[in-house]
Amino acid sequence: MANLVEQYIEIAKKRNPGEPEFIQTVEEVLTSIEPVLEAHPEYVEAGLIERLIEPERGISFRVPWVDDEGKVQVNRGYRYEFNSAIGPYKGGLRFAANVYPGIIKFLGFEQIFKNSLTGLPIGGGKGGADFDPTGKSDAEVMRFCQSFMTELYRHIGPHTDVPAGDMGVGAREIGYLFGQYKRLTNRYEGVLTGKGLAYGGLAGRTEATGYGIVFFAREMLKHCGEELAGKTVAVSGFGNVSWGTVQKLNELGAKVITISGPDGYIYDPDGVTGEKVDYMLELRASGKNICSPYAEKFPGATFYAGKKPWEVKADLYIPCATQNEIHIEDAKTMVANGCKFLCEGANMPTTNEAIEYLQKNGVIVGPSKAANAGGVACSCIEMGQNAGHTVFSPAQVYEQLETIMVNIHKNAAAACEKYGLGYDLIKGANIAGFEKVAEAMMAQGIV
Ligand code: 2IT
Repeated sequence: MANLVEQYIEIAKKRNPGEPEFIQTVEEVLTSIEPVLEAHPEYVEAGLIERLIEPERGISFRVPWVDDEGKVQVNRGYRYEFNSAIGPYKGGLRFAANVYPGIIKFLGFEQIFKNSLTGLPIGGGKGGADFDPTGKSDAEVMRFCQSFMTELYRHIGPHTDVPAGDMGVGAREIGYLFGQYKRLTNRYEGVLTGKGLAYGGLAGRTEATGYGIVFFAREMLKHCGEELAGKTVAVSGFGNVSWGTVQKLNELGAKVITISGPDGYIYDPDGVTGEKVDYMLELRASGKNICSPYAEKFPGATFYAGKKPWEVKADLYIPCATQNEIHIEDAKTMVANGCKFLCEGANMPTTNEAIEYLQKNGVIVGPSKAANAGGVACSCIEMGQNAGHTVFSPAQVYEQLETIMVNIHKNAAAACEKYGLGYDLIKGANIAGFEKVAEAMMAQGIV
């Protein structure tokens, strides 16, 4: 069977040259589900894996727009509709300079299993553009979003494909995208999630990803007989995901000692609390994508230029910035510092080599596709709210979110145990996410 998995990985490599991020997640997932394939030879016979690693549809399109100087700019937009076995394609849009098919496909592939883990009826997809919003004016962002939607609208819909935000796509961008969709189609419907509260958005969606990550981390610790209260936590990033994570960590009595940006990291031994959490939003709103001003404003904190927070000793690490921010050297530092827990907030923040090293050295790793699934879970609740022409209260949302996160942890833990893999949440989450998708794919025939 190992041989077979290697063959599938070879197929993925051949078909997707120059896309290492996509290959990385395919390797992680397929290696994990090997025992499931062994137990289900009918999956192999049905070509299920060959189909799973090939997106159902991928579109790439020109996004022309005019900047504030009157100069024409051309970007490239994408939407990969990966798998619709259990529901309409669902997943965010990422606007970042480094976006190319390998990034969108890795995110889309991860989204299949993440969305399955939520227990809700959503398939996997992802999109975005190689557009860097840093330093752009509101008017430029609006013109870009309108041009982007002028192509995308024909591929999406509330029963077809429902995009949301990701890096570089927040409330402002979703607003402009929604406005253009409505204008083009003359339809007021739940085609995007992460909308503002005034026009169909869900209370709590902004903080849902971060809150969910902390609920998941709490369950991991609980499983190991420990509790979050009193723990020191090194968080990376200062965007939406980190912001929600920091808030909930504070609420549950943990102490956040780092945040970070592309420019370096902030070490704050007094804890990132109160007005400092609000300041994360100000940093974000500045559009400069740097965190160093935090140390000027709060003198108890120190800024370390060009470094990542993994050199700081902490009880728990929660990377919330971007993919591949923890490499093997970082994993070695963490282990040397006595790290016991890593809970991934960002999508695929840890390289496969680093995960292997951490697990071999007894670190419990919570995988992003399980830990950060609270965001997309709340997106699905937003879809339900829109379809039902109703409004849910924050309390209704938070309660569902917590239940969903507890269940994801429970199901991932049960899945690895079922296959005799101990408490390996990486394998458990991949298996639990895969099982439902595989069952649905088998029922629907060769499509
Ligand atoms: O990575 C993710 O799960 C997201 N960016 C959110 C996707 C969504 O559809 O809410």
